[in-house]
Amino acid sequence: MEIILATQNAGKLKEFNDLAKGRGLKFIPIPVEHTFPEETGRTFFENAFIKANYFFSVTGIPSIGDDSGLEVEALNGRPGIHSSRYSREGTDKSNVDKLLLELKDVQDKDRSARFKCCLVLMQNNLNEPISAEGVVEGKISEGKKGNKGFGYDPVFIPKGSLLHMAEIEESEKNLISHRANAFRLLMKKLPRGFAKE
Ligand code: ITT
Repeated sequence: MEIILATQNAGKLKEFNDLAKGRGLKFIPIPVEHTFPEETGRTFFENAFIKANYFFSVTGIPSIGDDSGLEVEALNGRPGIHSSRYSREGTDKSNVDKLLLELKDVQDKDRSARFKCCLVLMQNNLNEPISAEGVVEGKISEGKKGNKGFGYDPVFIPKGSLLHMAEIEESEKNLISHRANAFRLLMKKLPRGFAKE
C-alpha cells in the first residue's frame, strides 16, 4: 500500500519509511506537480490535517500529514508549531543557533523541552481524519553534538539519555521519538487490512 507523506522535509520521509518496515506500507513523496499548502492552522493537528487533506483531495491516494515541533518550557512552549520557521532564515542551523542564544542564561534545571508530533491520515472520501499524537520529553543542551537526524536533534537530550538526539542511531531514535510514538498509535487506529499488524 502506497501512502503519500505530505511533507517537504526529506528527514521525515526517511524516518517514516524506516518506521514502516515490515508493515506492507510504502511512504512516497508528494507529486512534483503540486504546490505545498500553506500551514495556516493554530495547532499541530490543524496543520497536519491541512497537509494530509490537501494531498488526498488532489491525488486520491491515502495521505499522511505530520506536524511536529519543539516546545521549550523556559520559552512558554515556543517555538511549537513555528519550529521550522523559528529563525528568519529558517534553516536547521539558524533555528538551533537562535534557540541556544535565547536560552543562554537559562540554567540546566530549567531547560526542559519536548518534541511533539501529530499525524493525520486521510484515506476515504468521508472526510474523516484518523489521527495520533506522540511526545518525547527531554532538555535542551548548551552546545550542539552529533550529525544524525535533522532539525533540533543536535541540541535535544531525551530524558534518561546521556546522548544528544543527533548522536543516537536512527534505529534507536525510531524506538523513542515523538514521531515513532505517534506512528505506533496511528497504526493501531488503521482500518482493517490497511497495514500488516
Ligand atoms: P513539512 O511541513 O513539509 O512536513 P517541516 O520541517 O516544515 O516539514 P513542520 O512544519 O512539522 O515540518 O515543522 C517541524 C519542525 O520541528 C522541523 O523543521 C524541525 O525544526 C522540528 N522537528 C520536528 N521533528 C523533529 C525531530 O525528529 N528532530 C528534530 N527536529 C524536529
